[in-house]
Amino acid sequence: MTATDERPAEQAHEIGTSRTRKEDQHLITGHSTWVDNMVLPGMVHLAILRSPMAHAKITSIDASGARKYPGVVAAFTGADFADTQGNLPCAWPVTPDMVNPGAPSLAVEQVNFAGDAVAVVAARTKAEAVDALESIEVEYDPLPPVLDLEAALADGSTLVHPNTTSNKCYTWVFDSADAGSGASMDDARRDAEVTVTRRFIQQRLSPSYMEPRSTLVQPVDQGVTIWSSTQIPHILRTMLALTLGIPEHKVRAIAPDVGGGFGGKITITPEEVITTLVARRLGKPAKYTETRSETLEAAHHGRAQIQDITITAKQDGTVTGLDVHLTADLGAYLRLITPGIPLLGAFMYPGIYKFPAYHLSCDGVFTTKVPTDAYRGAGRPEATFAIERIMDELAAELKMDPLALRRKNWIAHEEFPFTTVAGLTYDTGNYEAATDKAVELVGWEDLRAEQARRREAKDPVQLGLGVSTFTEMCGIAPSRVLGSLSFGSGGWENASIRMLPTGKVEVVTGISPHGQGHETGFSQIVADRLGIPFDDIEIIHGDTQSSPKGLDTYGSRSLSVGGIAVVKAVDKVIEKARRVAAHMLEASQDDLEFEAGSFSVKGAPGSSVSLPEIAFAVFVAHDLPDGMEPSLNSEATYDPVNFSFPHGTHLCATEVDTETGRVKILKYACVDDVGTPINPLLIDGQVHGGLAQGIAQALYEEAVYDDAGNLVTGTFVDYTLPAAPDLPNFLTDRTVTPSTDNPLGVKGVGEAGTIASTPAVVNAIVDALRPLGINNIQMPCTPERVWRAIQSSGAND
Ligand code: MCN
Repeated sequence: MTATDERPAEQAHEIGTSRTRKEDQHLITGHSTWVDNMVLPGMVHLAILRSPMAHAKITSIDASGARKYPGVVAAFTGADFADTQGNLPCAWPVTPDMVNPGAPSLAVEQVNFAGDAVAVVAARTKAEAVDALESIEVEYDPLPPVLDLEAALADGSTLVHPNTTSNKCYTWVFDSADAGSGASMDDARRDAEVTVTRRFIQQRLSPSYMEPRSTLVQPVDQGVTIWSSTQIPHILRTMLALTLGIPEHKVRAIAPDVGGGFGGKITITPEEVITTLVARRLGKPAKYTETRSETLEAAHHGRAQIQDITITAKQDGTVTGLDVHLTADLGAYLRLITPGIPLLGAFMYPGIYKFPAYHLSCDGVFTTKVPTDAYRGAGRPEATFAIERIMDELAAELKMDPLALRRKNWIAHEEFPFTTVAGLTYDTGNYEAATDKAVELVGWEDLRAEQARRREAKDPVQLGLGVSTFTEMCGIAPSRVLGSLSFGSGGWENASIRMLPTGKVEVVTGISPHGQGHETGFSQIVADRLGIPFDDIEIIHGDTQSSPKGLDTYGSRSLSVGGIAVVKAVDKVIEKARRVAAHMLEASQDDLEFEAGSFSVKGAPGSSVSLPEIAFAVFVAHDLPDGMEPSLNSEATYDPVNFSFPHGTHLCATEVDTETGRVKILKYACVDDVGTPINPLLIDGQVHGGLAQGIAQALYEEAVYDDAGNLVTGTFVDYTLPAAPDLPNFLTDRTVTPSTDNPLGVKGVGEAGTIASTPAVVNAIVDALRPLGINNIQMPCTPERVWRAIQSSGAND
């Protein structure tokens, strides 16, 4: 049973229909395949010994005790693999002079964060492997930890890596005057009638996927089969081959069911390499699954930036310039795209606004903390937070309504396509429509009246209203753009269609779902386009043997790049089928029309042939057009012509108890525009999940290190992950402004909620407290932080 909610019933198609997810059937009936549940004959289980110190020389390490332990098959230290382990790959040079000190999977001479892997034990059971870890003897000579970003950049700072001369990895600069995309920021500063500067801190966050990372490696022939809880099986295959010198055609990578990733599984992990090394050394299958504490301690973190931002404007509110300096905490090593994360945001600081001048500089800094890399939004939430917070600060400075300030400066819908000062060309958007709808949805005017009432009454529980009018760049990206940013890969995606003799369809895609519902969304696209029933379509993914070509899932690219590859492949099938249909109907191809899965002769509707009939005719191949190969199958590789630019308006009303610091989200409404909706139910799910993560950054989550560099939020008792009761009921709606850059008109949605929501919440909290003279609160805005801010404002004296 399907419910259409975006189209009138008489026009019901698959596209636009809220279908429940076909993949859920096996997930909720116990038929899923998680790597950790897999057992292979002769398999050993691995446990990893991790450094208890943030920064230290390894003066001696002896694993012989572990080798004597019951059940232990082998124990290895970094020295055992010193010649074979290579360095973990980093795909992003960023600048030609960028420093990459190297990243061994198992530390050999030095550890650089608490949690760095130093030894691995292989045993018959996981418990035996874990028990044996305690008999490995390691002596460390401690070095001072490098924790503070600005101190790390100062002359004379302790170096994280002895083979470097500075903790700075790179400096990257964008200047609109130099790039030719805008005016000079120096001029904007000089001529400014109003200048507002703020420092925002993006705290470290842990991508808290439901399934911890797990890897199983089976040595095969001269290579391996690796099952991994990864977002990127195709990239894993290539990178594993390059890192370990295994011929790529001897590596098969499989991502079976994957229980979430949120960017946290987009890297080649030390654990994947270690498991491969051990399996190959022993000639036995080896499996490693992290504990939740290992996730928090040793899987990469996200965000971790200091943002110094200045906005210049005229008294009437017209913005004239934006200057941003980022200090980005890269952590101890470069993982797959660590250095590029701040850059993904660099293009988004101007947001939806018409800034004449823009300057951004970014220092990437090594510290003795776990490396940072992608976390849902990766650079774009940080940028959106900074621009949407500073717009509210400017509005306050000018005593303007924050929505009025935005309306004055945003790109009007008739101005698209619009090239921003950062050099991006937004194809379409309608910020007015989304904002008007959101204002209506949340009841903005009533909330403002209630806020005034509480202020007047000196109510201890004040009300604040927060705005976030955002866009983002996703669908990353045209390959030539990635090339211009020195990224080590393209941005295309691949799909193929296999027409089976009975008219059923297999769709092979290079994207790799881990919770997004692609099997459902892609089936809807194919069903609509081919006129084949939804249930007759199978989506194949996540195994480099059955789906040999792809660039996987991240950056909200799967639909707007992978989905379009599917469309292109489907169109090739239709063209092949048209030739056969013309032959079967004894008509010219030009006289045929294709609708609802059948070709018919124009003007002669009785004369038709269906796709399943054609598929069978091609299968038996008794009477095909001359020279035609007996196959309708097709393949397409699609390189997008542009990023996709979803946008929306998120409005938040929070209560702030000025006596206790408690923050409660009273109402949260968002209107997102993701172009053509393929499946509104999937979109809502994506927005809801995204909102939870964005709100979590604003109110709850932070990875905290102590002064010695130990992670003190090493369990979910200390790392506050909100659950459903901690979140409000979300009011969601949509506007539809189709993209003009792809044939479906779609834009991405996977990161939108996370990107938009954090500033909406913090703007609301600051709005509640602004009468007390408060104009900034450090995230997460815990009751203690809010209470302290109120105390230091003197309001309760
Ligand atoms: N969709 C749609 N119509 C649109 C846009 C999208 O129906 N106009 C649907 C798509 O068909 C797809 C889903 O929405 O089922 C998300 O599509 P898209 O925006 O292309 O994003 P991706 O599929 O590439 O997913 C990646 C994105 C990212 S970057 C993170 S991080 C994230 C996210 O998706 N991690 C997730 N959502 C997640 N959801 C779950 N459950 N688990 C994660 O780890």
